[in-house]
Amino acid sequence: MSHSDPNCIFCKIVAGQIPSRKVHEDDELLVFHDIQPWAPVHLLIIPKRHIVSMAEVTEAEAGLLGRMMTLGPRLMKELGVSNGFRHVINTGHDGGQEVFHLHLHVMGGPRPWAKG
Ligand code: DGP
Repeated sequence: MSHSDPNCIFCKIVAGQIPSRKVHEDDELLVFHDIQPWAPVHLLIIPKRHIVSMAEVTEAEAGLLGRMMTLGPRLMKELGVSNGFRHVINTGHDGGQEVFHLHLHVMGGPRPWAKG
């Protein structure tokens, strides 16, 4: 599995070639605000490494996925979201995935939201 896809918009965000509103970065993960938010706070948590989708992950990615899942609640708390939030991962065409670089949506803030 290659580390980066030159045609991938999220790989370009990781590389700093496309700007984003970053809220967290570490060795493995990058978190930024979704450009088309469905909720008052809508974050995308992505692995820096190019993984196409949940359909491609294996046991080897279990730790990475765990870190993605546990980072969301911490960041929501830091951003003042105190009344709940939603995790969503869209996979493949029929799963509603539009960007084919694995990403976890974390959405929160006062309802009603635009979608869902
Ligand atoms: P999905 O349908 O799960 O593949 O969601 C893709 C999300 O990515 C969608 O909510 C909009 C967001 N998005 C697409 N392009 C960009 C971009 O260039 N910057 C940012 N911040 N978000 C993007």
